[in-house]
Amino acid sequence: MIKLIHFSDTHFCRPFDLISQEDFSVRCAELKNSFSHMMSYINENEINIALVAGDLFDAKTISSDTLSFIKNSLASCPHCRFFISPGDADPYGETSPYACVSWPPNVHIFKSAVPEQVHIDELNCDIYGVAVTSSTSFSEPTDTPEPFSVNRTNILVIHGETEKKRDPVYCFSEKDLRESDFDYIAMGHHHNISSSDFGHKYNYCGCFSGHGFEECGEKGALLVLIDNGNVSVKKLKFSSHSYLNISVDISEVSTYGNTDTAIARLIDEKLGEALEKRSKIESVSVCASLTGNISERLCYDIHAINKLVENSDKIIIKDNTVITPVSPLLSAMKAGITEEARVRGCEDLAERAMRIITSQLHAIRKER
Ligand SMILES: [Mn+2]
Repeated sequence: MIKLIHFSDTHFCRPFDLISQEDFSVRCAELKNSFSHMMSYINENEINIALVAGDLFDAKTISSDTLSFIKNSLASCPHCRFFISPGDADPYGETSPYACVSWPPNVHIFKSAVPEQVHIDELNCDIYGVAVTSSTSFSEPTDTPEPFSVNRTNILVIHGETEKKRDPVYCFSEKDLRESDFDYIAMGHHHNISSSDFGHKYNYCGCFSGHGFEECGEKGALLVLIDNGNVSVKKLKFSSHSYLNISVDISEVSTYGNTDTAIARLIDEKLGEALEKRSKIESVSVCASLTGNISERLCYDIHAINKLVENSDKIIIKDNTVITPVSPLLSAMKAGITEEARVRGCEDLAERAMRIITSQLHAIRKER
């Protein structure tokens, strides 16, 4: 049986979405810890092969310390062979760390757009891969590579796209991937995992760990077992931190009494529910989005609310409410601004203008 780990898009040294600047070193340490967990898993479970489907690091920002950490990590699994297909964030080129520094002997780096084949005779297996290079242009349609010998287990690792987009990666049709003779195709580039049921023989494993609020939910790697042509795939999670978006409807909050406290309580409730659904409480960064239609009379202060919520150091609050004025004057103003904003093609202007107007009204009311 061949035991594989398929991961991609670790994006070491890519900036994180941060709640506060102090979180930066914490996020970096967590990512490294998660990576080390995966290395322990590889050793403990005697994984034969690790397929790294691109974007291991961000070449523009990678530090020499982190590069050493990555190399030492891979070297700490001497019985596992790592196959790296560089992606658009870490393309292969003369000046790339893939070419300029020495890598451990158990690491193979694909270097060109022409598929390269590596035999692993003890596993009766061939690994194929291509690199995104510094000269790869966007969505360059390439023939899907095909394996040379069908009586071996054939695996392809690639950083590519199945939908036409303007990214400098290889583009393949899903149909070609589905119909190819590979036993397994390890894809990287999409930061979301491709499917929950793993019905395909090609999969995107999703990014290894989220770097921001666009990358929420369970992240990690895929464990792929290939036994006599039968392929089974299972999700693995190594990251201890995740990003979480919650939406908090404040349209029912009374305009009387302490509105900040009432809204803070709603956020606490929503976050409690969201965290309860998780298997274990872990480190989270939360973006709480206030939603709903509210009247101009609802007065609240985002900064004050942020101080009142239970996990204030883990939460940022965004105001996405829509002000629906009660007063005829404000209603008419909003309608006028909305129409003007539509004509000028800046749709969000009306909502921003309403926020400025209502906050001025609240300030005036307070002064009285
Ligand atoms: Mn990526």
